[in-house]
Amino acid sequence: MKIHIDGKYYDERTAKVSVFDHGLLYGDGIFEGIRAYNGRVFKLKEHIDRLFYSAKAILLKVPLSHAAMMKAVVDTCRANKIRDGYIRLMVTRGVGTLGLNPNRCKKPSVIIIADKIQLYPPSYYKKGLTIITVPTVRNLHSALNPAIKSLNYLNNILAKIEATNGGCEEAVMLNAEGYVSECTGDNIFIVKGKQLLTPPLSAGTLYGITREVVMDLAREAGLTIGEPNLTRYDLFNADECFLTGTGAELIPVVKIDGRPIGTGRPGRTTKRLVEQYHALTNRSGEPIYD
Ligand code: PXG
Repeated sequence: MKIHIDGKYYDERTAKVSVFDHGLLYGDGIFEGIRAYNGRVFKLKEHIDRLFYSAKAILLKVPLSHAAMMKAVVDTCRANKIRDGYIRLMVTRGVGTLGLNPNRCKKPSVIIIADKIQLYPPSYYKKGLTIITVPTVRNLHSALNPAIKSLNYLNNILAKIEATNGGCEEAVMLNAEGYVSECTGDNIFIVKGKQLLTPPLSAGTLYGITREVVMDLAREAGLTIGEPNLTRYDLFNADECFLTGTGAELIPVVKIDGRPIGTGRPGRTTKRLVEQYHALTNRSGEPIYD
């Protein structure tokens, strides 16, 4: 595997970052998780847009232009002969000195890994996930805004640990007001009649790219979309529930905190959206090969 670091390719055994990189010392940096399907990078522009928004929010100057960053991602896929895969793009604050001050870091680093990902076993996509609400609440947007896809993912990791300790693969995270926010690496949706509902961004959710895609597909399918604050009660009484994310794609949820959702099996609307999603990922995106 060839890893892109600051414009050069390194073999995975020699691809190294400094122990003085503030990405490691303080989690000071940002990232994107992107997928390639069928020789195309899916929603690449949207991912790079979000990367630049995250950078702006933490006053990090991305050392490449938007266009150059898109090209670097496509080139790294080509160098690794990727047709279907997962791209992890990071921009760290770069090498500095001990002490928080980011001004000591002279040059941000760009790292691009193009590999594979399998977040959940295939059987879960068929039978659906069982998830639980966990005690760790989602970061306050006034403290560390979840819209920033930062290299500090401890909030999510703590929730993930609590989910796995509880025998589940994924956690529902509430915000400090007790409303549903999202899961540790996915946005959450419910279906109620002809309505598709998902928490608003103000509930402390990442501006999920899959979330946007699914809302567009649902509109095409004639569903009404809503973004109200949701409580656990709303989840328990939904007809269907599913999660969305670049890694997870669309995955049905069949039980939350011991309550079966709807029939307790993946719902019809969810299944239809999954089909629409795969049809879209298969035919659109930034071409890797001419
Ligand atoms: N919420 C959070 C907290 C996320 O980290 C999403 C929602 C979904 O966003 P997108 O834009 O991907 O639809 C994410 C994304 C991983 C991995 O390695 C995690 C994500 C994406 C890809 C891989 O666990 N999370």
